[in-house]
Amino acid sequence: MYEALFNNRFTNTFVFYISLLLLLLISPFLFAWELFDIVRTCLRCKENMSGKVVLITGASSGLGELMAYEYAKLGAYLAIIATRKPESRLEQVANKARELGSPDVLFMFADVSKIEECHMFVDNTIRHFGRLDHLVCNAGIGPLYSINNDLTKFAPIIDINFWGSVYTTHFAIPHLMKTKGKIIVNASAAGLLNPPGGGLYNASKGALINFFETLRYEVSPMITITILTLGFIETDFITVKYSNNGVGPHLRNDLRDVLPTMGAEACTKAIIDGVRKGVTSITEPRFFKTVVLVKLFFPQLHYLFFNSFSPLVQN
Ligand SMILES: [C]C(=O)[N][C]1[C]([O])[C]([O])[C]([C][O])O[C]1O1[C]([C]OP(=O)([O-])OP([O])(=O)O[C][C]2O[C](N3[C]=NC4=C3N=[C]N=C4[N])[C](OP([O])([O])=O)[C]2[O])[C]([O])[C]([O])[C]1[N+]1=[C][C]=[C]C(C([N])=O)=[C]1
Ligand SMILES: *[C@@H]1O[C@H](CO)[C@@H](O)[C@H](O)[C@H]1NC(C)=O
Ligand SMILES: CC(=O)N[C@H]1CO[C@H](CO)[C@@H](O)[C@@H]1O
Repeated sequence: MYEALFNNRFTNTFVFYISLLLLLLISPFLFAWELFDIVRTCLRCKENMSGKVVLITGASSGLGELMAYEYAKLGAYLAIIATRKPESRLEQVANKARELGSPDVLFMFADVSKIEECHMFVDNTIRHFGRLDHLVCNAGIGPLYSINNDLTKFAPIIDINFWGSVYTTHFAIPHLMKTKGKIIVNASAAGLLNPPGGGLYNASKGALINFFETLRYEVSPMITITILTLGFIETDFITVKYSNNGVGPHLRNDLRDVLPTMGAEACTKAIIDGVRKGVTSITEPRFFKTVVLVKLFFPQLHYLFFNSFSPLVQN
């Protein structure tokens, strides 16, 4: 009976517009629900991090580094990961985290895109601390992609951003189950929107969002998953030097003047606060949520918006 309904071109289309109209009608209630949710989250108490064990990938710079410091101030034990490089600041990060109040910091060099290395650092963390409470899948790279570039140079984006988070999570889950722990996944607003030049980076983040949203069904309520969808944050990540990683086009120099960016420390504080309250998704700066709504309801406007900022990319 339904088949007849949806094979009919008229009804098939009509249903969509009726749904839009219905959505408009119930939107005041949805809005009230949203407000209620905000109040409820504000009232929720924050997790006591003292004596808990937190594993952070990509902690040698940027948000990973700042998150290590925030967790340290709360008295958590830390295991921090970055790739081995002569100029790596990982050891300095470990020292500073100890000064800030972490009782013990284990730093390990590993490449999250290699499955054996992920297995190794999760095992070492458990051997050293005996437990795991929070896993922060943060390591990521993001060169801009253009169809004119050599595609093979871009495979690491998916290997590090997507597989790196999935491998680490796979090995950590049995331990997080025991502590009713949390997984924090560093996706990006880019995984929801589709800014020009985002290509493979945004695809890797979109894949992360989809993967972890479905993983929730299997691990909740034992494990809480917080998915971060951040906009532009002031780290090395959005500087010209970093954004092309030696290949492809890069972000325009005056990005800060055309799109609002958020300070990394304020962003980190907002993230840790949300995580301790057990929220399941965090978007900072918050106004990026509006852009997501615009994309959903008015895809044409979304296209116009990003097209007018083009080029985000400069060659
Ligand atoms: C929360 C958090 O954390 N977040 C994060 C951020 O911060 C970044 O940026 C990103 C990128 O992509 O991510 C996430 O985010 C993340 C991070 O970033 P940042 O921090 O910005 O950047 P940097 O500074 O660069 O950092 C990075 C890291 O990592 C690591 N690595 C790499 N590779 C690798 C690693 N590890 C391991 N393994 C491998 N393979 C590094 O180190 P090294 O030494 O190794 O080099 C460092 O540490 C990521 O993920 C991204 O994506 C994100 N985001 C998003 C959105 C937006 C943004 C901005 N910034 O804007 C970001
Ligand atoms: C947090 O937990 C520690 C022990 O695990 C305890 O000593 C401390 O008082 C707790 N802090 C708060 C604010 O509850
Ligand atoms: C909105 C957004 O964050 N888009 C991202 C898409 O990919 C590019 C390329 O790395 C990022 O710079 C953008 O931030």
